[in-house]
Amino acid sequence: MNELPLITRARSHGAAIAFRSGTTTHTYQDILDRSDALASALLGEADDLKESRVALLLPGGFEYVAAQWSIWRAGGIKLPICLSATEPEWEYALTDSSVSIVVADAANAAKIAPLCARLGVRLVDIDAITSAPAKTLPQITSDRRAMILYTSGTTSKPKGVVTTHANIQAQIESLVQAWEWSARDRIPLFLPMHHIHGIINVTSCALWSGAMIEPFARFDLNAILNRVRVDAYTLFMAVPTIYVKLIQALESASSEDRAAIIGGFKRMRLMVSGSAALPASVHEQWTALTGQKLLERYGMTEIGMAISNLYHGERRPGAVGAPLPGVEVRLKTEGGQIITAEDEPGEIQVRGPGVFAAYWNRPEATAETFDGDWFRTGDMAVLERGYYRIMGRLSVDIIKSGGYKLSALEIEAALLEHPLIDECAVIGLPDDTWGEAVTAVCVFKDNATLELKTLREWCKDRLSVYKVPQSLLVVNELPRNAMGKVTKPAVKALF
Ligand code: MCA
Ligand code: AMP
Repeated sequence: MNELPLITRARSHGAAIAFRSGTTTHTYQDILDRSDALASALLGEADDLKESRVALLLPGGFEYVAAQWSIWRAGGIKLPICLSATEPEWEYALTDSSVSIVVADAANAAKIAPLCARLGVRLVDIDAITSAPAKTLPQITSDRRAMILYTSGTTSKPKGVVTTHANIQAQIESLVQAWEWSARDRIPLFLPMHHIHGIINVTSCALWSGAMIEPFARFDLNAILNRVRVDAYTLFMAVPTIYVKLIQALESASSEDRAAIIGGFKRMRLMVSGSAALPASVHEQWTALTGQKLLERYGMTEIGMAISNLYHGERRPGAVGAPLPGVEVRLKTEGGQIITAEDEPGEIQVRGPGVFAAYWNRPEATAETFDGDWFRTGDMAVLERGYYRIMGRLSVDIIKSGGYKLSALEIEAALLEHPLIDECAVIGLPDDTWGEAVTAVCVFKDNATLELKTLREWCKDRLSVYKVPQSLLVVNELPRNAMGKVTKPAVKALF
């Protein structure tokens, strides 16, 4: 029988608890049963969704996973969309990938209903589905396409990264092996569920292993710390911004609370940081505070996780470590030379079974991003004493803020729709909490003026909250090179 290994493994975990929220629990069998019913409802009269795109608008947790598995078991491609995105951002994702069904809970269904009606997309409110006649589900082979995640890049609009079931399985197995996941693990889930970090590193690895997940609707610092102090978790995975926020919270806690919470962190078997550079100072502060050495790793939507510090071995502040199991990594100079020596910087290129299949409907962009069968990450690194250290990105137009990858070009395109903005350049400036802060440098029309607050308000209908500029510099003209092109390094030098 061609059943996805994730499903077969869930059967073997059967009565184990997969999700816990307060006193509510769901077993692995509950997920299987719920996804069975939802798959039947999605299929309706059809036998197989045949890779139709099904968008998912749900917070992380039991219903999210049941819906995800139902899409996969019915033969569809799952496309999770950002809960806090604006309507134009949702519209872009739904139309770019020709979504035919949106699956949401009642609260989110109400928010996206007008858009679905306008686009003629079927909206399934899963809260209204209590059971569905059980259908025979199609056979799903691992070469089928499983997921599309939108990622910002060097183009204005995000691109859909398509992964197959085999890609996803390879990404999971690599991490389960490297970080020694087991059925005894317990992990909190507070990361957004439209990115690899929440979907693969936390949720899928846990469920592959028979472990338990405690979902939070958002990053609710106090609620999470209350669980940490009672040893609710063995594992913790977060972006650097979250570690900065945790340090701030611990520093301002009473000495009694601080000691109790630190005890919980100290007793975890592993704490991981990734999605953006973890400053060595934060790494060291966290060790000094909790005795835990954070394990930093490096990944990307297109490849899953590629490089990691060692679980048993050195966890070096400022470095991302060595290639993960099943992943090949090489560095290449701008001139196309493969680097064989240490201490010589080059672009990271990655090869392996976890590397994505293609960008949705963009064969040229897909071809451009590969060097033979090696994926070109656009990140620069150097190998030092056996560990890679990330040096930055090749493109100045990519900003990492709060762990989110943002395209400066996308934000510029949105700002240029403002009636008073003549020209603009968006950059990321170093920020202690967010890694980089989105900063807009604008030339206004006819000496007009605009307060940052007003501009931010205007942006909120167009851009997700983390893309909205944090600061604004008004200039008479943007710095340009001899060819008349705006140069971002010169824009950065204005600060
Ligand atoms: C939110 N705020 C910001 C930003 N985001 N301010 C500056 N820069 C930002 N980027 C402001 C809001 O405007 C709001 O302000 C206040 O912070 C609280 O907003 P909220 O959204 O509630 O913030 P939060 O819940 O504290 O979120 C912080 C967060 C979140 C938990 C760090 O950004 C997050 O979940 N990041 C993780 C993203 C992630 O998973 N990335 C992985 C993708 P006010 O209070 O004034 O209204 S990368 C990936 O998957 C690859 C493969 C990998 O390697 O992992
Ligand atoms: P995304 O496209 O959102 O998947 O983000 C992937 C990008 O995040 C990578 O290309 C890197 O630029 C960045 N990234 C992920 N992990 C790290 C890390 N540990 N250190 C520095 N950058 C990272």
